[in-house]
Amino acid sequence: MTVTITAFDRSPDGGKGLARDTRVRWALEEVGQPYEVRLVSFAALKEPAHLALNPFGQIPTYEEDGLVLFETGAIVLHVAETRDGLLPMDPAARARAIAWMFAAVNTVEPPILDLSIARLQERDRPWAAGRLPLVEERVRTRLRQLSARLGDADWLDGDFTAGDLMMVSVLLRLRSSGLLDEFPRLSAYVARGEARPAYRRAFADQLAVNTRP
Ligand code: GTB
Repeated sequence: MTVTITAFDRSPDGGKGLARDTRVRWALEEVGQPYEVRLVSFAALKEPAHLALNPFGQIPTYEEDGLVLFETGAIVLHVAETRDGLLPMDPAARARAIAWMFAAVNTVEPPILDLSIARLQERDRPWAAGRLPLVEERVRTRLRQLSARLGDADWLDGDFTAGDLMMVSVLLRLRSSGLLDEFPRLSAYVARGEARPAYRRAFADQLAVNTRP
């Protein structure tokens, strides 16, 4: 079986691992699934060949023996459900891990994305200075709640799962904001994720793409 994903031929972050192919690479590394990467330019994302894979013209996409997927949550869930290592066998624990995946993309990521937009795309708007603290506070609320639930545990629900993979991936985007530093348990949680050999391989591979001559 050949797995092919798409990634930016040059990520705007220069290889900091923030583009979403990193979380798919990480999942594939965790389960030991080899994969190929097709690099796509921003222009090519909006062309028919890529739109056939992802109607929104975004990376990453995932192809495997005729199956085409987009949306990182769906891709990571598929990888986790079809290989061992990212979801518990116990049905209740498995359901909880999947709930954490949804929490990552549906409850925690939206205010973090809003913060990126407020900081990067809206900062010159006349109302930006008034809005930014409100957006930051919405992020803090989620971080406070997540930190309270994590407590002193290493991972969100027992052993590391796809729920942690998605949550750490979402939180990583906050690093440059400084907000994560306000929550030492979450900073340590993210660092534990980054220290996993599978994450390190995924990060190194996307870095190599984004720093090649
Ligand atoms: N919900 C989708 C998913 O989870 O798969 C979102 C996919 C998505 O946002 N893809 C982005 C994309 O293709 C790349 S990851 N954008 C191009 C477009 O929409 O035209 C988002 C991203 C890009 C760059 C940075 N960075 O440089 O820091 C961080 C995150």
